[in-house]
Amino acid sequence: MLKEELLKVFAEHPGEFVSGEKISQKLGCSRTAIWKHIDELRKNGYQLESAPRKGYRLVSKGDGIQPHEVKVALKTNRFGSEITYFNEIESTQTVAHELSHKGVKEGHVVIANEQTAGKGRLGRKWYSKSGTSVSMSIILRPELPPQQTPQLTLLAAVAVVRAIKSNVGISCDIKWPNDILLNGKKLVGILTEMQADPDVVHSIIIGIGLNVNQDSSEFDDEIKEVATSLRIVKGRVIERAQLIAAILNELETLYDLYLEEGFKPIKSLWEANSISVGTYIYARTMREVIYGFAKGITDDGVLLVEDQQGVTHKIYSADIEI
Ligand code: BT5
Repeated sequence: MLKEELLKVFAEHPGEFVSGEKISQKLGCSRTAIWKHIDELRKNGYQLESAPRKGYRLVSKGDGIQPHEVKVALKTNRFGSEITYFNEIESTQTVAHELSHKGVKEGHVVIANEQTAGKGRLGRKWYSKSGTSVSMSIILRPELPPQQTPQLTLLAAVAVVRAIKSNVGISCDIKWPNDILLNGKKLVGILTEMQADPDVVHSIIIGIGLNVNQDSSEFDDEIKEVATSLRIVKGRVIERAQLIAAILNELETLYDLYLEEGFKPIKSLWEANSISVGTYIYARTMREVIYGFAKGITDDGVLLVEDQQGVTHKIYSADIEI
């Protein structure tokens, strides 16, 4: 990757100008190609100064995530081997849909430093400001019937919880179906969307939004009572590139296990980390609110809630209050 080699050249000359001629000799490419990559680095949040006859100087890496730092920490075979990175984009989910239509490989990841129109479920908003959060969408192409895709939301939740545990040393709780909570507040949201015909899935896009380095005053009014970040709880800044790599490592391991052995082992891991089973809950669906005892999940990832009349309801989609 020319962009990464270019960054290496700047790393060898910290704070100094490097001439266009020197760079083109080192990288074996034209001055126009260098200019194009400098322009791309700027779009990725790097601050680069250029001066006639002196060349280029890296002033600051900005507050972005460095995709090459993600790659260095990966232990995967497929996930994250291709990364599309934006310093700022409306939604990584939208880009992932477009890339998926174009036929990118399974495991391709879209990452953004900031989303200006991040999406939650049912048209809700997801807030992710520059420099403090992780917004990523992963493209999967499993051979599955569409009704099994909710299992992958649960799989993703388990992967994120395990990555946070191993990378940051914090234990989080999963709230069915797609939230990860820390001390009762929302830390992570997961949005699973698919491209499918009635009986065959073409691709599944798993969007993960994770609050990493916000302090409590930085959250937007709509979410400041309900949101938390890793930094608030851990008391220090967390390296986002490492965390993204840890999530991709866990995701690939669990996904491979799922393809080999089915949902059963994932279900056990999910139940072990979930606060929404074995307790009384309110399930707010599009049509009604059901209060009852959450007995567990089915193999399709459906939540089973027994109401006070002893009737068991199958909940496919809802917001849960515990
Ligand atoms: C979700 O929806 O929780 C799914 C969020 C998925 C976001 C990722 S980021 C990468 C990818 N690209 C996207 O555009 N989206 C995905 P839902 O369960 O509907 O929850 C949405 C609700 O969570 C909102 O109505 C707010 O109340 C709350 N919320 C929004 N931003 C939040 C944040 N940063 N932290 C905590 N809560 C938030």
